Amino acid sequence: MRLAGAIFSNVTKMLDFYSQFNPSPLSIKQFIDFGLNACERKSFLFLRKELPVRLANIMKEIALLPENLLRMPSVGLVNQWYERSFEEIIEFEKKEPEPPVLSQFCERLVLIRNRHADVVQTMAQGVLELKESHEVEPGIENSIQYFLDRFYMSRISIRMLINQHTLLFGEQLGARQASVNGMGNGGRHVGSIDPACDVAAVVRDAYENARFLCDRYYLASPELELLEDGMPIDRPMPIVYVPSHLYHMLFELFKNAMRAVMETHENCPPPIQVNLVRGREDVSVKMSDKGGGIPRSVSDLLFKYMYSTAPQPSKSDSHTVPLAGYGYGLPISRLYARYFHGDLVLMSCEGFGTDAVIYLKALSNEANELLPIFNRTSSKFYRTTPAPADWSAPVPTQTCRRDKPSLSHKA
Ligand code: P4A
Repeated sequence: MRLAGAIFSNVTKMLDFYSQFNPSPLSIKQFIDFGLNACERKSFLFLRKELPVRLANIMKEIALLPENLLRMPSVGLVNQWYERSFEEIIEFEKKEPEPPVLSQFCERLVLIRNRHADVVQTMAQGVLELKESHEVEPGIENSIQYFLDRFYMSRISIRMLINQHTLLFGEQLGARQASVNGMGNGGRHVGSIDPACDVAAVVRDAYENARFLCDRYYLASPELELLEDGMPIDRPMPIVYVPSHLYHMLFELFKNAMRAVMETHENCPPPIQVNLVRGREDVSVKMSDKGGGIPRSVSDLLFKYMYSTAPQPSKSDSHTVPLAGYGYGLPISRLYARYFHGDLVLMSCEGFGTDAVIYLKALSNEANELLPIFNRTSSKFYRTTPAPADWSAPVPTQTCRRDKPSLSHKA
């Protein structure tokens, strides 16, 4: 019989070992080349090292979280999922890359992906548990923001790797054929990547789905004005990208814009404008609404996890407030943009409206994964006390941020 202590120390050793390595970022171009040329064996050999490295790097950071947060039941649960998945992957460390092992590996990856399906929600629940049981100081709030950005980015990257492998090699025979050829996509998909992802089509798709929710709740919705360089768009705008990531960001931005517009215009809601521009370096997608905007003091808060954490609307509420957005919509959307070295920024003019811009890398060889690395610098962040202010505090008449209740409870 194996001793629990021996297993514990072994996994701890493996964690220490794999966390010494830096994750290896891939570019979209590399994902595509790999998907078109590499064999399952090669993918297996890469992932059985890279996945433990990425898991170990972020697990080391989980361990550094403020104790109060680590003790929350939901955070403990997430931690257990990571430990189990780490163990399940390093089981393949010394196995020969033969067909039965390869298919076992695929099944294992699917199991792990399913296990981690609710990580975002569960972690949000953990933050909520902390807020409800402890007073959270600004220093702790900063550490949590820093951690969650890195943690969710790590998760996006690990899911990307798992999705590519299982879409290309997984399931029955012909899976590769289906995923390389795509279904109803003109035979171009390589795993989750579309080498000719039409930005305009994804914009329309996200708009239609957000509009459906908007119509149901407000009984009306703003029109979409889709432009390229300021002119009505008359051709596709292809980019090498992951359509589901782009859709996620656009759907979130449309929900926000529609909500702002409908709350400020009872009849004749002004259209939402989306302008697409291809530059040499960036493809930019700018969404402009005339929804009255938000003050600058609030626009920063929209990206803060602590601020966006509110109890989930109950099942019965959720169909009546369809545009409320689940709390982490904007911060997670920004991570999707940054994942391949793009960005998502809000520029709002209080009293007028909001511009949201998604920047994407125009060239797939410049679209590299942006990955958190565990090292001395990152670990220091969890222990530092915030530096004393070297700019004067706001004048007392300014509204305190905590006194703005309108956005803290999104439901
Ligand atoms: N004005 N402008 C925006 C919002 C308001 C806005 C808003 C009241 C705030 C919170 C929210 C949804 C909308 C916008 C576009 C954006 C973001 C905010 O991309 O018009 O819930 C999350």
